Amino acid sequence: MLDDNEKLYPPSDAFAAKAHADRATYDAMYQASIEDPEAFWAEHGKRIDWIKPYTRVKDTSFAPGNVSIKWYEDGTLNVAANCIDRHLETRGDQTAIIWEPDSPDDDALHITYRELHRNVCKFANVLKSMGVGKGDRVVLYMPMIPEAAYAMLASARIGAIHSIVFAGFSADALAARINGCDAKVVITADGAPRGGRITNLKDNVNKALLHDTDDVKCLIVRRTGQQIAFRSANDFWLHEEEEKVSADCPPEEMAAEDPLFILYTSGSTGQPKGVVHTTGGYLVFASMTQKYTFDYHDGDIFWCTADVGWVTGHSYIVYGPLANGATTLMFEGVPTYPDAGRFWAVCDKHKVNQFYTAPTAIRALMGQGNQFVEPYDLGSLKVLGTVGEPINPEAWNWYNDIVGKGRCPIVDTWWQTETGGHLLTPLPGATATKPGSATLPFFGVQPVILEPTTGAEIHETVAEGVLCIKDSWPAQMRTVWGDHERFEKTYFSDYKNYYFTGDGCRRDADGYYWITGRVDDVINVSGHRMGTAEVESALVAHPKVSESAVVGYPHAVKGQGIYAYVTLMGGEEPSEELRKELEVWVRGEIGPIAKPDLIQWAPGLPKTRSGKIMRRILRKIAENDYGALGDTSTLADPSVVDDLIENRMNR
Ligand code: 6R9
Repeated sequence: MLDDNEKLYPPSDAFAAKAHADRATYDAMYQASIEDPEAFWAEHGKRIDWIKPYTRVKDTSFAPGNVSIKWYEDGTLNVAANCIDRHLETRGDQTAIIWEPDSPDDDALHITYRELHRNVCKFANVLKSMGVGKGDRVVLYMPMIPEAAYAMLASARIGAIHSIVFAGFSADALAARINGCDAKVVITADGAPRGGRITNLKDNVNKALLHDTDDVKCLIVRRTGQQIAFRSANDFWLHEEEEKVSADCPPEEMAAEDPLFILYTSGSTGQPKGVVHTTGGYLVFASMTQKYTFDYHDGDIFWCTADVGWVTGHSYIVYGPLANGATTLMFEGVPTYPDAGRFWAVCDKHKVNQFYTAPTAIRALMGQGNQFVEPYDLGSLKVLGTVGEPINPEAWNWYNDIVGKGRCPIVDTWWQTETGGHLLTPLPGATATKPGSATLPFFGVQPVILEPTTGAEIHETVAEGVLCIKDSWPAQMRTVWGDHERFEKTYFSDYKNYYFTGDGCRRDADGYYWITGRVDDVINVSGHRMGTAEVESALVAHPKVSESAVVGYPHAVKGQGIYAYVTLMGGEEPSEELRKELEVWVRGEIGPIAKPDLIQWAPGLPKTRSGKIMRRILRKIAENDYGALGDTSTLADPSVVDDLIENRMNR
């Protein structure tokens, strides 16, 4: 194994000199943030505008049975006012959002802060006219169009709680999330163009709402102009409703701990959970990380390629950048349409300064060859970022050399839906990077590595184990929607008095953190989190399937692929048609991102005598590493393993 220290990429002196934080500043601020979190966050809480200033800063407990997280509790504010209104005087005519459509032949939009204000106020008044008020839930099922940002900010403006469902999820998954938070209104579009193809979003909403007995209303943005099926009196066109409302909508005064949004994410067991983020601490942390991690300066053009359906889109397309008065780019399309040069074409066209994407996209584009990068002028780029999964050094080096031309610091940001913003990340003017390491903690973050079985904290610098966080940070999730017990159980029960991330981690001699991947039954497919249990329950819902076990396996582009072992009902015969049928079935149950890459017919699954599926073994076989199966003596029927090895799909 390479010595980690051999591959240090320090920031240049010139970059460090102009950065918000050089190494000395980072060290001093980090130290201050850990020694006196109250004082540190009291000071940095002022980066956003408060209606009523807070007097209390931090009131948090990870204690078993009493997990409670509150920041800036007695302060009041409005997130939309922070993201829009407060900029009007100084930068009303500055572009807030650059929108780049799916097709490069269509015109991009430049929406100023003043226009954003008007659009969001109108949108907010439409929501009000549909009966939405403070605390009500609104589900968004949207393409990547400016109206998605308007809808988020309009909800925030009137104190409603939004829950965005990724537009790639199926009608069933959408229905579960609409019901899960008891939404009053679903906001969608007629269709979503992506990569030259159109998804009929409204059709999916109609299917999802068939499951519903009450009157969930639907607000529709006209994007494609295609024919759509209206449902009686509960469907409304945004453009028609906007004609009936004023452009004046005063922001609602919200308590710091009022929920801002719910975002469903996969866990290791059962149904996805509704991660709840609140108003004050979230905005402080999202905006502060956007500024420091990307070294964002006034006038820079910032592009995060995520979808607003994921937390990365929430914090780094909308809330973080707009709270900072930034120009944020929103891209409707995909990296490979019309060809694998699209990202670089857009960087060149809009003179992007900070570019933030996922390793899976980098790997896919790397595989297409440098000729897709070379035609474009990428001289505007200053900082490159990655998120979502570990980045392999080969992809890191390609990103660094071919995209960044060796000039741009790379920030490998480790964080989660639950953390609201970056927890481990280099700061581009401060941290010497190492390909594949998320390096060091952000201000106020205290990572620890625990011995997985005993839960003892490993104090030596060099350590390997599970990653936990010792104390709260302002954007920490507050609860699972409607199920605080599940919140405590998932994150605070395996290791008492710590927040458990679910990730394995190694710390090297320089104190740098290296994420080694999930230690639970969550897999990471193209940077998307998926519970293996969700895919399993989709499979067993098929009438011909009796049992299934799903594991991840290494995939060159996706990071991990989905490997499903399927046992059929008695009398059913495996066939290629059935394989296809199951693939289509899972797409329908969850969405295209959950489609198994490999399905192996399993006459039996390896189980302990108590009936527990031994996933360790299934993982090894899926990895084609069946020589290292370890102890199989506790299996009820060891012979099933031989069959699985013989018929393995990944060789
Ligand atoms: C923001 C986001 C969270 C999980 C997380 C970890 C993996 C994210 C990473 C990374 C290695 C990075 N992950 N960033 N692993 N290096 N820089 O992705 O949120 O969808 O909730 O996923 O993704 O396993 O636990 P989310």
